[in-house]
Amino acid sequence: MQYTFPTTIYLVAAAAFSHPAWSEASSSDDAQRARFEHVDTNRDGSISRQEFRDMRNSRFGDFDVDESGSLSSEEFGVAVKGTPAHRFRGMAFRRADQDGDDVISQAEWESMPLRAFDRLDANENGALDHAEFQP
Ligand SMILES: [Ca+2]
Ligand SMILES: [Ca+2]
Ligand SMILES: [Ca+2]
Repeated sequence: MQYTFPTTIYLVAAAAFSHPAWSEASSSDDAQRARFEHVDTNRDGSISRQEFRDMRNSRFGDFDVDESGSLSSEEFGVAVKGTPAHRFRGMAFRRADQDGDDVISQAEWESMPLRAFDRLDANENGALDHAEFQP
C-alpha cells in the first residue's frame, strides 16, 4: 500500500487549506495576501516550515467538532470533504491513526508529514514566498 501513501497524505494536508474559514477567499490579490499574512506570523514575507506546521496544527480544533480531543473517522471525513482526499479518506485515516485506536489524536495529526509544504516550495529553499503559497 506504500505507493498511495504520499499522495494521500499530501491531499489530507492540502485539505487543511479548504476549510470554510477561508472559503470566501476569492481570486483577488487582497484575499491571497490576507491568507499569506495569516500564516506568516512573524511578518518576514515568507512562510517557514514551522509557520506552515503551526497553521496546520491550529486547524485540529476546528475539525474536532465534539471537542473530544481527537478526530473520529466522521470528523476526519468532514475535514477532507470537498477535496480529492475524500475519496481516499478511509485509507488516509488508517495511515494517520498510528496507534490504531480508531481516532486521530492531536499528536498523530501533528506528526503527519508536511508534504503540502514540500510540494509548494518550488525552489526548495525551505520557505514559501507569495508566488509559491497558492492554496
Ligand atoms: Ca515568516
Ligand atoms: Ca472529536
Ligand atoms: Ca490514534
